[in-house]
Amino acid sequence: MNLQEIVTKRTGKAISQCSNEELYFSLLEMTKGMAEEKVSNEGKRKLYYISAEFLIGKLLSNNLINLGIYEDVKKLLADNGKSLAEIEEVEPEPSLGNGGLGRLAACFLDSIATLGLNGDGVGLNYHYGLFKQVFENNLQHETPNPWIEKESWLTKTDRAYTIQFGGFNLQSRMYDIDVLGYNNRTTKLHLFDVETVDESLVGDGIDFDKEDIKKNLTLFLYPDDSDDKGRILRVYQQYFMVSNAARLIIDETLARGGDLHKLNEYAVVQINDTHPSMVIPELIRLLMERGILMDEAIDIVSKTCAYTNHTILAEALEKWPIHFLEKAVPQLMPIIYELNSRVVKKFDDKSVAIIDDERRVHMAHMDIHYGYSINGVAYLHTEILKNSELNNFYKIYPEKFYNKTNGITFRRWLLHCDPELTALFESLIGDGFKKDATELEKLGAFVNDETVLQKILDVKNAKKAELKDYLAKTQGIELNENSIYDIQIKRLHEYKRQQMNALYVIHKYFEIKAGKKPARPITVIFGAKAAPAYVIAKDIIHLILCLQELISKDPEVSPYLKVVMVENYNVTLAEKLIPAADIHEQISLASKEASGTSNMKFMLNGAVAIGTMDGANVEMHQFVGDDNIYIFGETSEQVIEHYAKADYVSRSYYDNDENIRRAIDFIVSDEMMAVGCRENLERLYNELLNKDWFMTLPDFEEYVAAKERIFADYEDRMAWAKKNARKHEPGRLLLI
Ligand code: 26Q
Repeated sequence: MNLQEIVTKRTGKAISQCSNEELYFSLLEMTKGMAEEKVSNEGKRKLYYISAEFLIGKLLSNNLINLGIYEDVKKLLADNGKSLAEIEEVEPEPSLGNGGLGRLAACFLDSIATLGLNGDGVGLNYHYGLFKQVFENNLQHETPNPWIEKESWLTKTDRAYTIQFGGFNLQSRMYDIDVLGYNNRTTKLHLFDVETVDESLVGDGIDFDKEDIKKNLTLFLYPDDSDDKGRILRVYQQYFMVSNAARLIIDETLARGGDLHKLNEYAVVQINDTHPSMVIPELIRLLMERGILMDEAIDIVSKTCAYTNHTILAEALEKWPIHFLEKAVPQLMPIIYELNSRVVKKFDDKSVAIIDDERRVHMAHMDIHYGYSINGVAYLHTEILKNSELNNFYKIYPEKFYNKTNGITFRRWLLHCDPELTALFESLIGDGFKKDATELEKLGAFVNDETVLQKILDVKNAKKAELKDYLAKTQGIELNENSIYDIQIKRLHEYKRQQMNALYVIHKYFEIKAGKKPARPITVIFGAKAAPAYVIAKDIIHLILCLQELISKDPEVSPYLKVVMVENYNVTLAEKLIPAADIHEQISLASKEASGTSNMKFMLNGAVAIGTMDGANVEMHQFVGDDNIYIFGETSEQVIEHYAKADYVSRSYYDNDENIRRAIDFIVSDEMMAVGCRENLERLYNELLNKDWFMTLPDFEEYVAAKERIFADYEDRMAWAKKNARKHEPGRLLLI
């Protein structure tokens, strides 16, 4: 059925008479129908990408693009006086992820579908996803983010399993979301849910009874893990996810006529960080239930599972106390004990054991011993894993370590979010780049063509004006479209160093006060959620929001400097912010950001980076050179040495550097106290002065200098536009 037929069936009205809501649900129905006609990819071996997060973003426009009907639908609607952009606003964003790891999983699904690979995603159907962020009194508050409506992209399937926990069983149900490729194919995102989940359990904010597992299991993504009740709920969630996944894998393999003794020839399980690691003992257990002996089951599973590591931060590597697992999933414990005892017998090295002396189970260790591959997500990150963090494992299994530098889908991050730039590229080099990114290289031919360069600048200005309108309409934020947009959007974490960017704002504030005005006004834009229990991260948000208020009320400074923190940063906002950026901040402490992926999205959309030699910045720098990424700061080797020697003392930088002292003191100044909370500001001040674990202060002066260079270079508009065209010169292409 075409759109008009569906609209008539649903509403009895003409398109021009319908509300945006009626049109959204009609488009949803049409798209789902078209998806059903597409074929799934095939092949003997099927990939199961298991992930606790799939940050898919809104689906309507992307599906229309990938079906090849976006322009036609847009025109049909426009001819009837309707705007596709406004209809898109009706769609709720499923917030099934925290950040990079979840967004990477979503990009991989697009890629799997488009490349025609045989693979599906498996995860959980969180009803409220990640919390929705609201600001009150310059502080972050959390509220639920309901996204499942009566009609949604989810399709209920017949698949249901009984999942066993210590003391009770739960009935599962599988829901599917079709992920359309940019061709004729589709892949599936399988999201498991519990039939007994009860949304009325949620009280104030995101508070709920953490112990009522039957009712709460799929309410939220990562409930509060600051206490044991929240942490054990995570174990229940993880086991529920992987037990369903393992049963699905076995059933599908058998349905295809496969032989479980050769499971590895039919299935490959990608473990996205350690969150799905229990799939290893669970698959072993299920194979044994089907009559396969333990030795063989372990061998089969070890040839089937592969693990991706996304972090070197020790606190993010999951270690579960045995008593948690014994309570939630007692049936796994005999297997985990056996897996550990084999390791302990074989290797005389406590650091590679699965169970440590404090009786905690190291999930990553289990993955490395009993998987066939472990990969880092950028070159530098993989080197650090091999040479320091996981060196003891690398020495045992050098052949298991791989690098797979992250990538992004340019269907969403170029075609969808910047149709104007896409159209410009298409007019210059044809549309082959939509399927094959290497064709973007052809743009290199225009690097000295001033008419083309001017068009690149025009598109950027149009996107900046669009962002201004959008933020005015949706968040009541006023931007100056003639200012430089300098953007940092990512989860709030001390290692990502939003606090350094905020200290720069304070520095600039003082300079303007002293009469040193920037050549052009600067707008520093932040977007970030902080984990509900991460106190200092929330304090940093408070600092930024206080600066936003204080500067906007200061007539001396506000014409030249503006600070903006967008509320509830998510995929939808990223799609508006990225095409509008002049400059993007990739300023993590070297060695700490495994890869970063927003860096790639900004780069593709013609923004220039300021960054440290960290994560994928290293490779990006190699490709695009100094003119597209302004590098500053200590190297990962220097940073690793500081940690090893424990020789970093933040107070000495405060004592010896006037700019640093002035900026830090301002955090607890009377001006700040007038707009903020003493408790939060003092805590942050003390943290920076006495600890600064992520070494903001040593990089500060170099950061300021790099910012001054980048702002000065911005003034030569043609040279700036050329930077962007040069990204695509043959041999310099950023491969995505
Ligand atoms: C762990 C234990 C308890 C509670 C929560 C967690 C937890 C939750 C989410 C640990 C990690 C995450 C997410 C990590 C993440 O997003 N990592 C990012 O992955 C990207 C894709 O590889 C990289 O580009 C980023 O560098 C990395 O930070």
